Amino acid sequence: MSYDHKKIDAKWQQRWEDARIFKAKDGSKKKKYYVLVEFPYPSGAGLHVGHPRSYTALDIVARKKRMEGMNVLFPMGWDAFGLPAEAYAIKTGVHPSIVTKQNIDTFRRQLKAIGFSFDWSREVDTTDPKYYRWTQWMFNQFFKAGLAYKAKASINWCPKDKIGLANEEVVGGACERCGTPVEKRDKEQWMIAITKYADRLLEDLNTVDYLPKIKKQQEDWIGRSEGALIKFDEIEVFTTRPDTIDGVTYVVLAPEHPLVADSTSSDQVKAVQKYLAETAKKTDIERGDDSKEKTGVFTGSYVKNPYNGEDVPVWVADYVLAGYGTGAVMAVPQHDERDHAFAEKFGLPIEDRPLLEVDQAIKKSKGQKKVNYRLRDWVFSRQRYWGEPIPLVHCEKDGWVAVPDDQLPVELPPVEKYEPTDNGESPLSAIDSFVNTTCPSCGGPAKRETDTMPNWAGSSWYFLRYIDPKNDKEFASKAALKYWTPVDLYNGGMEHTTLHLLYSRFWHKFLFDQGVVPTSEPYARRHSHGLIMAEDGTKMSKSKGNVVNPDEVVAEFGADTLRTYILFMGPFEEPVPWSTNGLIGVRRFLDKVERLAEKLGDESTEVTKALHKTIKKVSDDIDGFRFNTAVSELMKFVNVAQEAGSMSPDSFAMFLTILSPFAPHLANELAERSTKAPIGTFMDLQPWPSPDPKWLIDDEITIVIQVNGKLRASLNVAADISDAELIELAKADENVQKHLIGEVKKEIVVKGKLVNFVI
Ligand code: ANZ
Repeated sequence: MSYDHKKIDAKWQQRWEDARIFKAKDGSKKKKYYVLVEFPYPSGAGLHVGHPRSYTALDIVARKKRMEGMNVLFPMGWDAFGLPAEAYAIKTGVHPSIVTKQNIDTFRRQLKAIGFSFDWSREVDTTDPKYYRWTQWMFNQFFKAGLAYKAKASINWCPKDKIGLANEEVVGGACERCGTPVEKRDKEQWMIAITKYADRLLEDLNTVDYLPKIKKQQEDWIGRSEGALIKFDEIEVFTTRPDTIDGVTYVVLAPEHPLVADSTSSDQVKAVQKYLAETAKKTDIERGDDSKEKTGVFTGSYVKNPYNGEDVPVWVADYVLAGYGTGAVMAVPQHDERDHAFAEKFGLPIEDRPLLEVDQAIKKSKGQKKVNYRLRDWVFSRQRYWGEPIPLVHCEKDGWVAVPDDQLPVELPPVEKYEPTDNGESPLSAIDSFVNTTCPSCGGPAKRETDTMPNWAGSSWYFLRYIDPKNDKEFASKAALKYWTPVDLYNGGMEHTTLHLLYSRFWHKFLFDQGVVPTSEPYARRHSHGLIMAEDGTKMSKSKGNVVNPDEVVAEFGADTLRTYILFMGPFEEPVPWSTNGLIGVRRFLDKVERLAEKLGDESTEVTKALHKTIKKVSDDIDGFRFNTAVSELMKFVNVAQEAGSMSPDSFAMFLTILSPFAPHLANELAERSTKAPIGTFMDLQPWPSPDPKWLIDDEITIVIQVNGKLRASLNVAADISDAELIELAKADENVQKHLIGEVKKEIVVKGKLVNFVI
């Protein structure tokens, strides 16, 4: 290794910090570009190499846009409420805010060591009362608009963490955090009516530029189905196939359906009860697993098919879910696979009836059209300490009342114990001085809500706070919002597509309806990165000891090597294994660049051409998120220049400009050394070069020669060759001659591509 990365990294990081060159300007007349990466949870483990994958990619975009003359906002902050800090507090008694602060300091130091061009003056921390004051304010807007409501919900309950989990926090029937099998529990919870926005969340996907797979996941999660509600006597079913109603041979109730008891005949009571006890132990995920054998029990009763008047038996089976549709289905074994499997197993009839005309079938069955969604309302309560207190009080007389704006934030009080209480309530419920308050409406005695918000609250709007982070009158000023929104480019993990991304789109749409943000979509473009795996292709995990620590890579190879390697390692969207050899290869490339700086002088046309082509390719690749091929173009160019033996100082400076987003420390250093730029000149602020078109034209091109459409030869010819000359050359080719037997009927020339002889 030749260059002293430790010295160079530190030198330029200090210069950037002193000159504040990455500060986004408010009130600028320039065109803005807002680049956003998902802010991290500052865990005790520190930064993981997965984090810089997203950050480096968007740092490159941010740097390029800045060099293209835009006013770029590229901020960073901390999504700092969450269980690990709380778990640590439970174990040690140390307040989560203390641990959080230490972790944030570590993350900040680590990020700075990689040389990201964040505007550090806009840092936000979701656990700062000055921040969560606005999260609470926004919750109150939901509440005042009737979108936050308290309801008894059957929630996923983790018996170990004593916490209610949202559906998306249950993985394979177990708690996402601790792996304990999740139970069902009925609990009063604050809910937010995201389902009211289902249609708009779906339709407005047409107005944004997201990767197709991201749109698809959101569509599936929202799960809009058009169908009908049809009554079989008392039992109402939701079906997407009313046209199959003539072939219904039985009806199924979910085990939790309220009509199960009434439908059960006395001789079937025992069997039904036994079945209900068995299914209560299963999770929705197990129940929805179509690969498992179907189970069910006959209730002993029958209902009438409203279309054809036939009596059909009523069964209870757990492949029907209580929380979807009406919790009851009409079963058509002829057309539905699950119904078919069930009918075969229990010897129920399978009728072969023709399909009906949909509208007629609904009409004759006295049904009604209905649109159904898979999306559920958002369970917004957590019975935990380390979250934003829900800013409501309950008064005997006035019911639930929002804490007035001028009394926000409702700050987290100090507690002695951080665990939920034995009956699963938040530890805040044990603090009398917190709980007992007065009603803002009538002044009488009232009690505070002790539930806190889920992690997803603070992250639903953080990008708005970056816009105006110090404002204490509003979450952000109107002018600043107007200038900076929407986010132009947002990158984050695929695992956040259905949670954070959907929640924040919903949250933003609500704020738009309230007239407090100017756009109805928060993010114009959304991209996603693949995971970085361990060398052996498995997931990096602390327990396996295969986690790569960015600090060590930076110390040994330098920040530029880490940055460039992380993008070179593979297509950005795909998972890729870490490779130390790959890392070393990238460092060698940077060393070569340094050696080039020693050989400036004359330049061959070949080098000039290669440079302009590289500029073009790298520009296009950055815009198209093909960072890996951008790096390989830079590498190819360096090889060409090295073989040529020298290049001109101007060309080298140009090369450094396009290298600088990837390897900003080295690029700045070499520019200073080789071009003798005065101190205070930054590569990072040089205009992004455009390739000179005259150098992009190839002198030689390859032309394919066909006979009757079959490839017979390919020729390297001058780019400006005439058609006649080309045909002559083609005919002279030995292999072509062999096949040119008989009369040539037609000679087809496609400029720059091919010649076809038709015989
Ligand atoms: C009769 C039928 C015939 C159906 C057929 C499908 C095919 P999506 O598209 O996902 O909305 N269904 C309704 N509620 C259900 C529940 N709670 N649990 C499990 N299955 C349920 O699916 C709607 C279809 O899924 C409905 O249409 C219903 O079966 C079933 F050839 O009705 B169908």
